[in-house]
Amino acid sequence: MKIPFFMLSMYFGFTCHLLEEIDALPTTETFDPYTEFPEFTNEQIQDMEQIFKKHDINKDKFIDFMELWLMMEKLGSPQTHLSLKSMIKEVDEDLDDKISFKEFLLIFRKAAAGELLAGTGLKELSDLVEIDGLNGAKNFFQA
Ligand SMILES: [Ca+2]
Ligand SMILES: [Ca+2]
Repeated sequence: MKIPFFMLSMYFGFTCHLLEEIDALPTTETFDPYTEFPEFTNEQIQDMEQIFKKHDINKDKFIDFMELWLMMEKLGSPQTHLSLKSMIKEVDEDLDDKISFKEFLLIFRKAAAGELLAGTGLKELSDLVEIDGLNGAKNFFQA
């Protein structure tokens, strides 16, 4: 039987399409905070995860604009619309306008590296959340 060329090309087109989809699977699925953020202790990463989950109100594993807005309100450092946007932009590596857990950890990496400026929101966020041995109030009172 002779197979028409257009059917063959449809078949191969379809297979290639499938392969492309497999390639495009997000690598964040295999994100391991413990190996990618070796500068933090396991306890610190667990603290950060708790904080992240607490503020991910709809439990979709992202902190979006509204959730960040609420988070900053709760932390006592309300931010303007513009400031919230730039906070997300600062760590939004995959450009989906939301903060994934990995991007959330980036905030603390930048904070530890001294890359965050006061008054930009992210500095306030990293100062206000309580993570043992990382920031703010506890160290201050221990000193
Ligand atoms: Ca969410
Ligand atoms: Ca993102």
